[in-house]
Amino acid sequence: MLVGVGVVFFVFLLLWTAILWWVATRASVLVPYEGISAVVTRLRRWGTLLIVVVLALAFLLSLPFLPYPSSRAARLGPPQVTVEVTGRMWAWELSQKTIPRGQTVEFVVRAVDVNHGFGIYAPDGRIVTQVQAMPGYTNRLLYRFDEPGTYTIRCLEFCATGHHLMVAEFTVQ
Ligand SMILES: [Cu+2]
Repeated sequence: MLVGVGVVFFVFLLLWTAILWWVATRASVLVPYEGISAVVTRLRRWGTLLIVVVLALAFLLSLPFLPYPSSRAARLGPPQVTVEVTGRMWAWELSQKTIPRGQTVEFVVRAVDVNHGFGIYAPDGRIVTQVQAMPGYTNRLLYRFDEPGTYTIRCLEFCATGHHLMVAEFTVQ
C-alpha cells in the first residue's frame, strides 16, 4: 500500500515537473509583472482560502479517528474484556491468549524493568495498534478485533540485546 502511494506520488511528481518544464521552455513572450500581479493576487487569496477550508474539513472529519484514549472510548464503548499485559526483558505475559472477536478489549499494559513498546500485528502483518509499556506506569489500550486469526505482539522499543525475542501471540476467535 505505502509503496503504491509512493509510486503514484513519484509519477505525479515527474508529470508535474515535465509540464512545468514544457511550459517554461515554450514561454516566448515576456509579460511585465504588473500585467499578471492582479491575477496572482486573486489566485493566492482564493488558493489560500481553499487550502484552509480543505485542511479544516480534514481535521474535523478525522477527529473521531484520533488514537487517543478518549476518542477510542467514545467510539468503542466501555471494555467488555480486560487483558493484563506485562513486558519484561525479554518476553510478554498476557493474562489470556484468546480474545473474542467484535468485543471491546482493554489491554492494561505494564513493564517491570525498562520501557518496551507493545505493538499488535494483524495476521496479514499490518500493525493495528500500539502503546508504550513503562515501568511504574499503567497504560490502557482499547481495541476491537473484527478479524479472527492469530495476532502477533512485537516489542517496538529497543530494550537491549534480547529485544528481537520479545514476540508473543494471541488468538482472536
Ligand atoms: Cu524491546
